[in-house]
Amino acid sequence: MTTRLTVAQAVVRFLAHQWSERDSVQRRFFGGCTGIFGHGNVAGLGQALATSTENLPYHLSRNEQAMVHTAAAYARASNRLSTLACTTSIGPGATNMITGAAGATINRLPVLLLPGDIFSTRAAGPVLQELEDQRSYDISVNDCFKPVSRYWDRINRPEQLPSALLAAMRVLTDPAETGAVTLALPQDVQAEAHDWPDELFADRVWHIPRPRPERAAVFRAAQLVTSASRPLIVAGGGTIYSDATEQLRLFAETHGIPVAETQAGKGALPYGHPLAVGAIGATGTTAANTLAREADLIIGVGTRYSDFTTASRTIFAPDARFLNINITGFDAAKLSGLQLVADAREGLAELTEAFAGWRGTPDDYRERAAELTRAWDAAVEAAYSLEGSPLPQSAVIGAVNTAAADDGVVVCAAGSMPGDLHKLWRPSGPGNYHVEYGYSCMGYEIAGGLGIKMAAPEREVFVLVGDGSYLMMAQELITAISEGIKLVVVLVDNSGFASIGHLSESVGALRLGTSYAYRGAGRFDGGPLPVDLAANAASLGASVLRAESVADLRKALDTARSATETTVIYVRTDRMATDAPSSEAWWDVPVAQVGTPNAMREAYEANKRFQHPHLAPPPDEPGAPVRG
Ligand SMILES: Cc1ncc(C[n+]2csc(CCOP(=O)(O)OP(=O)(O)O)c2C)c(N)n1
Ligand SMILES: [Mg+2]
Repeated sequence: MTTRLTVAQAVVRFLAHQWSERDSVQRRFFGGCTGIFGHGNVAGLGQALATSTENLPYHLSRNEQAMVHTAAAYARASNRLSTLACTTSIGPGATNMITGAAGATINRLPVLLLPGDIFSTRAAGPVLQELEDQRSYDISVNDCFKPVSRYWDRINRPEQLPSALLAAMRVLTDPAETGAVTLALPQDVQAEAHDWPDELFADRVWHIPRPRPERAAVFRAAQLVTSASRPLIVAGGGTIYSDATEQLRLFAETHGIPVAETQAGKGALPYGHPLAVGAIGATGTTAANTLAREADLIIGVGTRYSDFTTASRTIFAPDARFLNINITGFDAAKLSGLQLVADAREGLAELTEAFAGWRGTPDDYRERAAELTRAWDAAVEAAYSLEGSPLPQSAVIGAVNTAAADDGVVVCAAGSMPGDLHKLWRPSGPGNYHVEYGYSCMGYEIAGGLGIKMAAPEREVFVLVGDGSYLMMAQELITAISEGIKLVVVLVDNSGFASIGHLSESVGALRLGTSYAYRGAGRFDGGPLPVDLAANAASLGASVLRAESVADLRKALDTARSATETTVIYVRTDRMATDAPSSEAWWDVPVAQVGTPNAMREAYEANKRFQHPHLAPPPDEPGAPVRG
């Protein structure tokens, strides 16, 4: 039996029938489709979505980049078990998605992108917004999606669609491969009818695998762990996506191994757990960083070891060993680690069992971890308790941390706040902390907040956004309001870039271009601009509260929390201040070799000397090797 539908109608019907399954629970893989229409998709996916009776709700965003951030945040808040599809017109509508696509792929989050493409028949070319590559008519702007997509295809004939859809779903639902998937859909092909086999539209369940580690790898890992005296776990995002946090707790408790967290892994072990030493790396706690420096074995769980995590490869001892539990061999092999390629939960479970007889780490090691954590905790308490006007940023974060309580979630992505949040935030558990720091993309905050709230409507979503990020993608407030998706947005205005301002100063770049001010003598130092971002938020339809003291802010957060509509709380902070305690860790950003003060470059080079390549091969099995 066949059904006659256009390509776009077939796409919509197919997407509505895809399910994911893990641990015996099934859910719709696509929670909906976001889209902005133009001539490249209006008659295709536009018509298909408008007339569809399938369960694939449509959402109107204000910017295509934002749509992809929303989809990626939705996927992250769903532990990658569902996501959103995104449809755009051709040309600029399509390429606006590229930044979002890169962000999703870097963060290993599934998003399905359906950019419109130029006529497959070329009958009327060049069409509006066509690139016209002089070497080939086969090239369109959508080819730019190739390096940022984990699967990319262009559907030039209806017959190509079924295999492309299945390939797209395979990649989206494979935790080792996942990321952005792009199916470019030429505008004529979208509207073309075809007789589709009905089985294409049958409910299809994609089983999310939990691969178990290889036996020999578990044996090698057990040797390594049981011979370590100061092991440290680095929990990354994979721990949370795999829902391995309970297994991680068991593993850590059984063997007395402290747990440090990356940005994506924060919350893997809740604040207050005796083995939770908090954030690691360039924005880490002094507790985690001290233990990292002293550790003889690092057990990385679901981490990609970004430079922030490794403090640009300065935080671990040169002779430290690495055991990496990861769903992809690519990440497991990093830092010359012993590879345990597996689902995080399965890998941890098998390891727990493999050295059940091990007595674990000595008591004094656990006590040392707890003591270091207590000292850091006191520093956070002090930073959270600061008062002043303009408001200390750490006090703003403290107030939001309290307001978010156990069921809320904080979202942030770029600026000075992600680092402060990583250091300071006390997570109640996984899902309470959502900082996009793989791509650290300004503009993610509000768009991402929408995705989280759509995926987890029961949670209060607290968006922390700097003025720079807000100015890049404020328009998604309108999407929140029009869709009735409630957010609490804390807009932290310091008239420029605190983050890049400090960095600029530290590398001799004189803070050029890091303050929002009149040009003045030439360095944007000509005095404050007549900009009122609170009024801007109000003009987009949000309820706005202004807070000038910590007490005001706490009250505003209470009001916003109990409100039913999206509320923006506007606070002013000082761009020049740094009130969060230091991580005592380094981040590698080069200093110009000439034209900066000598001391600056020398200090840089002194730090470089602590950078280790970590090339030592993992130890092999004990005993005499058999060499053939
Ligand atoms: C899209 C994008 N462009 C540029 C950057 C580099 N960048 C990182 S933080 C930052 C400034 C952020 O300003 P704001 O949101 O006001 O945060 P603040 O640093 O003041 O806390 C810039 C330009 C980025 N991360 N993303
Ligand atoms: Mg700012």
